Amino acid sequence: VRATVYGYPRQGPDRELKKAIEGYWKGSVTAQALHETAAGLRRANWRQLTEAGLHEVPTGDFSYYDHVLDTTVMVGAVPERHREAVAADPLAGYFAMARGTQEAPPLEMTKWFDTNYHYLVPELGPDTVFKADSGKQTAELKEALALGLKSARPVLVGPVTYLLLAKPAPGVAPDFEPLTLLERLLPVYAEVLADLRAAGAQWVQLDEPALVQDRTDAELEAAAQAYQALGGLADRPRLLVASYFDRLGEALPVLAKAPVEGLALDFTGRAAGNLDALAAVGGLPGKRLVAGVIDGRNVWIDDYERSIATLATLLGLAARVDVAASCSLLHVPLDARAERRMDPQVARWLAFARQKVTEAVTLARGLSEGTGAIGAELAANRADLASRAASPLTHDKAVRARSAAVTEADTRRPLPFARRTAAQRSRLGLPPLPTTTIGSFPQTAELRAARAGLRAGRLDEAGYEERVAAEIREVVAFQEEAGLDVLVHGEPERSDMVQYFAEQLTGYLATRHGWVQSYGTRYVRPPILAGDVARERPMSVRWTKYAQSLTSRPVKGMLTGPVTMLAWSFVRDDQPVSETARQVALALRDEVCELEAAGTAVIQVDEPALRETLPLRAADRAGYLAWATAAFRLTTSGVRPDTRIHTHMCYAEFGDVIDAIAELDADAISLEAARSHMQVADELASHGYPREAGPGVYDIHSPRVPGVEEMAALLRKGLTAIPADRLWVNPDCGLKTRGWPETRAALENLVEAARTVRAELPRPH
Ligand code: THG
Ligand code: ZN
Repeated sequence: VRATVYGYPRQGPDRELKKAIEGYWKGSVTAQALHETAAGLRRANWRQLTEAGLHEVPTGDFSYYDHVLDTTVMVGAVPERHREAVAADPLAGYFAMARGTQEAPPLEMTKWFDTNYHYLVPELGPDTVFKADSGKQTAELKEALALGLKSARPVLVGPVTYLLLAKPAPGVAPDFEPLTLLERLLPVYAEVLADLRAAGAQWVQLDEPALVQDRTDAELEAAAQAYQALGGLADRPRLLVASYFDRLGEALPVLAKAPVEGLALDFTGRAAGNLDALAAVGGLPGKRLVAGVIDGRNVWIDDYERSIATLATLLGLAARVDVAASCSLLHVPLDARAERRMDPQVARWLAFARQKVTEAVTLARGLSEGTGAIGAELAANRADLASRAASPLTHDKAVRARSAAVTEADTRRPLPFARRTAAQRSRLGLPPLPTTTIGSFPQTAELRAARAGLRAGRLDEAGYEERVAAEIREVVAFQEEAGLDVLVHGEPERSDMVQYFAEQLTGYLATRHGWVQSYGTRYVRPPILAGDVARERPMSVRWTKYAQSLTSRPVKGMLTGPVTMLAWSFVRDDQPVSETARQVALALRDEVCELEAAGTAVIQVDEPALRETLPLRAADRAGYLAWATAAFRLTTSGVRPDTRIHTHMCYAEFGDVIDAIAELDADAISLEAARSHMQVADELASHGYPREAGPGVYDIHSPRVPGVEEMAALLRKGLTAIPADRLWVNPDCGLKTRGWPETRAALENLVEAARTVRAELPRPH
């Protein structure tokens, strides 16, 4: 029994990779220097892995931007519009595909399964010609072999997953199925495998996480064919087909029968069903099983005794069993030991990437040498788990009692929408097609400087607060001048909203170095939900009240909803997420009620992450949506009928959750829609969405200022789906990444567009 991992964080302990790449983009770092930094980081990672006792290290998992984009290069599927740039300068062309240029837009970006990592979507069509380019894979393998790492194992995105993640290229029929290209793609994989064998690979890992999703018979048949073909090659390394993020289900017998030498399976969380399923297919006789027993996407230490029990069962089910984390360690921060300011007792509950490697090595040793060989580690593990279970942080009696007392009635507003809406209308007297924004306004250089100054001690709390107050005055004054109907305070006091609220709630831990790649060179530092959650004092009331004191128009209160507060954090694994969601919801509910008591007539509770946390398998979705929508309603249902609850979602793909959106029972929702031309309005209407809605008319992802007539046209289109008394006029999303000049111009145009279309409405009788 040995330990391995499928991938490791790429950024380096101080995000050296981010700095080098962004320096290269600015011209202050040469390509040569960037390559050297990257090679140094790979070496340091491999050294860290081998010193921890790992025998078989991954290679090729490193990336300058994204491993799916690397696969696109490997199979020669560079989109037509980028081909010239890639041929002229592969590195510059690579970044052009990722980020776009004046001439050529980038590849689309979307979420990697249900994680917070984004990949670049391959664009394929019937005319796509694949061509093998194994350069990056063989070069990184050779680097590892040169360091004496004889068991280095290249990791590739598998051919089935690659095609299932792709979409039709621009100009290709939208119903084109990339999977139909499989036969053309397999010879390219065959060539790469031969190259890797020639370079010295004994094993190659092919990642097929797409096979843990619900798949059609035709897709399963394609997977069977793919591995029949690759397995049948004469000139190839041994093949390890890896799955993670969920159970394999119907794909398990397919892969178990395939002529490959090994399978890697996830045995954590929802994937735990793999254990019984594996026994049911008679195990993997003659094959190697890599058992992902350590949770690769959360930050808690493993429960050694439980893992050893699982591994002991698995030993009887395969010819050889190895231990691993359930997925690439890309999704967790690098090193818990870097958190020197954290309470040392609490820090012992945490395992980031580096600690997870040690855990895998320890488990492997316990399995092969007997648990006596890891007696000290087992005792320490038991003690750490016990200290966490017994900690006052994880058990707040008052929080638990309140959560246990929640009833169905607490999650329902006393009056239905039809009766609330009359009270809300008479309270605010808004015009038809009311105008508003999503919440944030441009974060100016002065504001960022003030925040940095506060952190560094150059600016005191009072000086910082005066800066925030000045920003709010400016934002409110601008909105009045522009003529917006429902104002916001602009959120100058928040950098990242999840971090902002997490810092103020008990039960949440913050990290100083816990960066996780979100996309490209962009990282987040997710807070850790460690204990029972309570709100000790108001979090947002003060600045909302201040903004309201400056104007007679209504100012919206702005909060982040419970589902997003969980989705963009690491959640506790010692109770159901539904329970954690309920605790967060209760804390937020108090904030909502306090905003209302302070005179706030409109309170927006954003849930941008509702869609992305949707379970990968349809069978698990109803359960998730039930607790998720209940948590939102628990947050928002404590207010009077004449107080408006609004919500907001971004990321366009609502199709799967459109019924759940109605279940939120918000009075109004704003949605990203500008880029899909009000298709969202039609979608809502065809589902009979019974509330007010504001499909965005201004795409805030671009510095471009939309004209009055352009937005008016979108509104007229929206009116064909949603009646005038229920249609809001707003941008797609918050404005914090925009500059002031374009924001000013775009919002003035937006108000003018609303006025234009209002004037066209039939007069009420
Ligand atoms: N907040 C949190 N999680 C998120 C988002 C968010 N996950 C999904 C999505 N939004 C990710 N989008 C981004 C956008 C920008 C950045 C990161 C993720 C970003 N990061 C800075 C960087 O890497 O330079 C660091 C930011 C910081 O200092 O905290 O720009 O909105 N929680
Ligand atoms: Zn948004």
